Amino acid sequence: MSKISRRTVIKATAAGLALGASPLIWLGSEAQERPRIRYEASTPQGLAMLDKYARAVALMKTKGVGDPCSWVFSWFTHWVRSDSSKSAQIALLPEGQRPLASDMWNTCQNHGGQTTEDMFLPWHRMYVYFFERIVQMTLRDPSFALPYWNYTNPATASLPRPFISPASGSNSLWADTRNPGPNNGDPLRNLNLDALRQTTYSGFCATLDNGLHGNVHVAIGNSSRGMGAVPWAAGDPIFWMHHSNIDRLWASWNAAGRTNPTSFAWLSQNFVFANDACQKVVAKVGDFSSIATLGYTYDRLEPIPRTRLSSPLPYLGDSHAVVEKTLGPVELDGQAKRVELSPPAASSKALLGTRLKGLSGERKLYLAVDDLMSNTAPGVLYNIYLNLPDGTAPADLSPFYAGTINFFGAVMLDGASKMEAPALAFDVTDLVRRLNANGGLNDTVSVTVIPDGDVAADAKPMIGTIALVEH
Ligand SMILES: [Cu+2]
Repeated sequence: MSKISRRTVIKATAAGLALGASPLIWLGSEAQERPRIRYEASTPQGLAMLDKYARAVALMKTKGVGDPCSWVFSWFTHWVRSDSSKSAQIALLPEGQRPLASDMWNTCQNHGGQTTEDMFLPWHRMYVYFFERIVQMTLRDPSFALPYWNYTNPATASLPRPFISPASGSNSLWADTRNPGPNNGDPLRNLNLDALRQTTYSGFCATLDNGLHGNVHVAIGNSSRGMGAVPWAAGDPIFWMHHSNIDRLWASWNAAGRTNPTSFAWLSQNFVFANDACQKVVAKVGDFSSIATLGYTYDRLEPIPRTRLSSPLPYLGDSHAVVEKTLGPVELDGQAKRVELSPPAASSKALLGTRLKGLSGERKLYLAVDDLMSNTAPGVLYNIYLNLPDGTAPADLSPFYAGTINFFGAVMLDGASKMEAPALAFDVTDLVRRLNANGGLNDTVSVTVIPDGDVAADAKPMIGTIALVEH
C-alpha cells in the first residue's frame, strides 16, 4: 500500500463513505472548490504542471502492480499488455488486490464490446479524472491538473518538449516505444477538428474516437508496444495529455450548445475506478456528463467550425443514399491500393454529375469507410485519395486527398467479447465538385489507399466497404 499523508487519508475516508451512499455528494463538495485549470502543455503553466507530472510518474512507477495507485494498475485499467493476459497478471497479485484488478482492468470503452460506442467519451473522462486525483495524492498537491496536448494547432503539433528531452530512460516522460519521427520532435500531420462539425452525440463520439483520437495514437506510438496498440497505449505517459485533449474537445462541443444523450441507459451506466485513497469507487456516467460539476476546467475551449455535418452515422444503413461503393472487402498491405467504386444498380449509372448539380442545402457527399478490421495493429496511418492519376508524385497528392484512417480500434483484443469495427465518413463534397469541374470524374470514382509508412507484416488490415454516400 502506498504512503499517503494524514490529511489525504482523512479527506479520502470521508469521500469513501460519501461514495458508499451516493457519488453525487462527493462530486458536489468537489465542485465548491475553485476549479483547477488544465493548461495547454506548452504554456508556462502547462510546463510547470508537466514538471510535477514527471515526478508523479516516476513515483507511481516504483509502486507494485497491484497497488491501485501505481502506474501499471492505471495502465492495465485501459487494457492489459498483450504479451500477457488479465488472468495471468491477476494471478501474480496478492489475494487482497485481486478483486479490484478484476473489476477495473481491461475496461476501456468500448474496445471490449462491453457497452456501446457512446461510452467512449464518458469512460475516458472518468479514467482521466481519477488518474488526476491519484497524481494529486502522489504529489500531495491538490492544485495539480493534467495539461492537455493541443496537436491540431500547428504551433504545438510536436510532442511537448519534456516528453522527448532528455531522450533517455532517466526521463520518466520519455518512451522508447514511440515512432522515431514524433519522438525526435517532428510535428504530427493530417490532423483536423472535423469531428466538432458533427451535430449528434453518437456521430461526434464515434467520429472523434475513430478519427482524430485513433490517428494520434497511431501517429505517436509503435504498434508492438506503444501508443499505436490499445493494450500498450496507456503505458506511455503522453496517453494522459492526449486524453485530456479529447476530453477538452468534448467539453468544447458541449459549450457550443450540442447535447449529450439523455437516455436512462447512458446516464445510469456505472464504471469502476480507484479514488485517491487507492480504493474502489463506482462512478455513474450521469455524474460525468458535464465538467461543470467535476472541479476542473480548461484554459481554452475550441470554437466549433461553422460548417456542420449532419452526422452521417450510420451512413450505410440507408441504401438509397449510396451513390457508388466497393463490391467486396478491400484488403490492404504495404503498397498503395486502388479500387473502383460502382453504382449499386445499373440504372443509377452516370448520375454522379447530375447528383452533384442537384445537391442542395445541407446535403453533402461523404466517403464512408466502414467495418475496419485488422489481425494486429498495422502500425501506420492510411491516407485516402479520390481519382488519383497514375504515377502522381508524393508531393502532388494533396489535391486528391479525402482523409486519413487508422486501425487503432480495429483489432480484436485478448479478453474482449466482441468488437465494434470502426467506421468513418469524410465530407468529400468540395473534392468531388473540384474533380468533376476538372473533368476528372467521368461519373466514376476510384479510391486509392496509401500507407503512410511501413506496415507490420502480420497485420492484414481490411476495409469492409468504401462507399460514396449522399446524405
Ligand atoms: Cu486513447
